[in-house]
Amino acid sequence: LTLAACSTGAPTSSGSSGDAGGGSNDNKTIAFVQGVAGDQFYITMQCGIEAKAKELGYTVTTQGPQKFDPTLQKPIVDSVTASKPAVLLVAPTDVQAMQAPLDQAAKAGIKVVLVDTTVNDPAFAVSQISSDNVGGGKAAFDAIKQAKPDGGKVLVISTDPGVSTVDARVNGFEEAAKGDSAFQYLGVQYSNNDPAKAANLVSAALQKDPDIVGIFATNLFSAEGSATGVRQAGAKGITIVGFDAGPNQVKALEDGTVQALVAQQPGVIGEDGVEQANAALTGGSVEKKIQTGFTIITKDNLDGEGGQAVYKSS
Ligand code: T6T
Repeated sequence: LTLAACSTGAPTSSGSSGDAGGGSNDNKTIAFVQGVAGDQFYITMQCGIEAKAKELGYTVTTQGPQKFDPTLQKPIVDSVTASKPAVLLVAPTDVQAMQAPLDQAAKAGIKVVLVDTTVNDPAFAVSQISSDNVGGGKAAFDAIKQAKPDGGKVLVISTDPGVSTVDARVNGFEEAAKGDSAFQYLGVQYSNNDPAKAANLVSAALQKDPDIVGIFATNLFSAEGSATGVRQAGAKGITIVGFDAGPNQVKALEDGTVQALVAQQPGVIGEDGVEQANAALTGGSVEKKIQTGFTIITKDNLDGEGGQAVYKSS
């Protein structure tokens, strides 16, 4: 669980040398394209990538779209492809829309490693690294069940359909909820990764079904908005379980708005991504698929294991 420290205040390494590309053997440039800029999950992943890159002698450039949106991410990937880094580490924002741009990157001779999310046909990728997202969704249901053993209505707030990670979390949760007759699964609503929209969805859902006992929010921004929605509705006693663990989520845990967080290991995903890319470039053995674990954080373990799993904010 110990993430490589992202040295605060230090300049981030950058692959600025204009002629580093071109496919020569001494090309040691890594381009990291985040799902969205400013997201603590991807910031922590960037820390892991930079630490491992430094160790292995690579330089890193990091870019992310302003929104988790393939129409904004595609031009970034296209320009990265044109600049020919040795490696592209990328979290595609949509299983379909990002397929062609990433096929292109691989065709251009760039070693593409999928970190976090994936696409419909990831055959071009040298490796894929992600959390056990189905297992994380199931764990979120277990956490709600533990808090609400008598069962009741449960709702899921996700981001957008077509995002592989959150779709898998929804599936894991849905299967577990439907398999437990004490619970009534109300389905999933999509917030477009916008906390304000997630808050409105939750307020409206609570008006319609004031007896909701639990809400699973499938990522950082869904969880932030869901907590706001419950607060705005003045609803008491609802169990919110969120995916991800940024500073805001921890605050919500501490003040009792949110009861549990499923924290991923973004730093480890980043480190593994660089290791696999390096193996692919140097003729080492490459693992096609790596699944990383998660930690359930509650108020009770924030001082120990839970606290260590909290993401970095810069
Ligand atoms: O949950 C993470 C990531 O795994 C997911 O693919 C998108 O949302 C996050 O970045 C959190 O905001």
